[in-house]
Order: sequence, then structure tokens, then C-alpha cells
Amino acid sequence: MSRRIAAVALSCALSLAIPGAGVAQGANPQVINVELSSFAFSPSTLTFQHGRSYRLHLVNTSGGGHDFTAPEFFAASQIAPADRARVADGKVRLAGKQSVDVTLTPERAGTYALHCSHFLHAGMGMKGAITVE
Ligand SMILES: [Cu+2]
Repeated sequence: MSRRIAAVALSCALSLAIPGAGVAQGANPQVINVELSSFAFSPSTLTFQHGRSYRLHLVNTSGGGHDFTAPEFFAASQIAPADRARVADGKVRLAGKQSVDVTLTPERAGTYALHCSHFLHAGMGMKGAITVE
């Protein structure tokens, strides 16, 4: 009997551990799609409401590497624990053809700069702006 209870408890624990199941506050984050290409973000202006949960879905459609660099924006956001390792030094790095999801909740209203930190990419147009209302 106690063994059966332990098995039920274990299966409950495993179901809670499934990645993406109930991350962050707000069970259904709004998906924001951003395409990275050579040399642009599409869209290049993003708008969020503070206190709401979003899943930033970044897709690199080019064959070369790019990144989504917005250190002030990430610092002003609560990033879901499971996705924290995907943001390093205020940026999300994407290899060619890679997609990365980051679930976060912007917490402070403001306007934040976005750019790709690869050499010369911002100068060729790979930059944008993020507004948190
Ligand atoms: Cu780039």
C-alpha cells in the first residue's frame, strides 16, 4: 500500500517536471514571434504590457549566427527559471537556422534598445526597439 502511494507521488512529481508545463506566472503566455535574418529583426519594434507573461519565440532564418541583445530589457524582466540559461550577458545567441524560446514577464515600463552584437550587423540594420507599457 505504501509502495503504491509512493508510485503515485512519483508520477505526480514527474508530470510537474515536464518542461513548458506551467512555466512562469500566467499559464498561457502570449507568443511573440521575432525573425532574425541578415540583417534585420522582423518585427523590429516590439511592444509588451508590464506584468504579463510572454513567450519570446526567436527564429533565425539565416544560415549565419545572430543574437537578440537587449540587456536593459532582460534586466527589467522576470525570466522563467527554465529559460534563464538561454539569456547570457543580456543576449540570446542563435546559431544559423536555430530557434529559441524564452518565457518572461516584463516588469518595468520603458523603452529598451535591441540590436545584434555581431560585428557590423547593427550598422547594417539589425537593430530595433522594445516598449514595455
Ligand atoms: Cu546579426
